[in-house]
Amino acid sequence: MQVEKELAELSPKKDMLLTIGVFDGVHLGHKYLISQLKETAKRQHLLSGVITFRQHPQEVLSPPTKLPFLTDLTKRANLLKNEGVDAVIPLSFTTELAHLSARQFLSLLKKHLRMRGLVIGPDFALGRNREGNIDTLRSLGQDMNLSVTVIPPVMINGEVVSSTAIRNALADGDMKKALNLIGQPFSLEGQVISGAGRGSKLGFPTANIDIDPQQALPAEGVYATRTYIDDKAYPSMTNIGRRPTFPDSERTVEVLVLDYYNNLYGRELKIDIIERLRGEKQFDNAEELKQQIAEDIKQGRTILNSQDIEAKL
Ligand code: RBF
Ligand code: MG
Repeated sequence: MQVEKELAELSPKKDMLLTIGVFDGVHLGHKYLISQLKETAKRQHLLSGVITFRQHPQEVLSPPTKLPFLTDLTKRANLLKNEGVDAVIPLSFTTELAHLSARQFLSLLKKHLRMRGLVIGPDFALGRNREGNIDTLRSLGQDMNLSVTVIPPVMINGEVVSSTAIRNALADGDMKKALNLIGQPFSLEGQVISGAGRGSKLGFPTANIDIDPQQALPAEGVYATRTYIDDKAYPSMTNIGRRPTFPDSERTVEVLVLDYYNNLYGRELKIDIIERLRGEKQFDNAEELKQQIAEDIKQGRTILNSQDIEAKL
């Protein structure tokens, strides 16, 4: 069994307190849950561990659902490690795993990960047909000598912080809301690939970013962004969309990094998406588009500068 194989490769040196989920987006709700996990583990002299499923359970339980992800596995694992847990454990969510009973799954975690308890959110469930809801888990826990701690959700402006809320904010191009839910700007990462070369002719040489097709993107449009090149931040403008002025084009993410003049081809960039300026427009000619982009840059710089000042206050 895949899950058993993956778990058998691990051999913790101490007993563990675990939390389990996808943790897509690693938002403020996740961070609070993890802070509680760490605190409880410390008090009980246990290691803290986060099990993160490689794929969204919905994709496995109800194909052909393809759910865009906010953070891919690598990024998620890094962000989770940055929260200071002792172990981040990726597990494949397979149909086989989905069909285990709650007791079977918990037994595997006990055996291979030396699990002593679970810390979970209020809507958590595990095991086939989500049979292991909180009540069931509590009684199973008593039976199997496992602690079960339920952490309340984090609310912001009367709304539960969730990955779905973040996806909705992205769809609305509401980056301020995304930031408030995540606790840091929503970001995209990828390598610079070659584009049509049209940007240079326009006088605004953009870098085209190779984005995973399953990456959730903000609404199409023009954004003020901050781009990290070797960990140094540059003001930038990012266009997400189909460039309707040039009818043949497909959807791209292209970034115009301001105040940076070297070739970016092949470089790995991280782009913090700060604020949406407008939707994409179809211009009658390249000259009109050029004028609009110059206008966008002015507006973008103002937004980014005022934010920098705010951050210093
Ligand atoms: N293309 C469009 O067709 N319509 C737009 O409104 C538009 N706005 C842009 C705004 C900015 C700040 C940038 C950097 C690009 C924009 N583009 C737009 C994309 C532009 O067509 C593209 O960068 C060039 O065609 C080179 O690929
Ligand atoms: Mg380009």
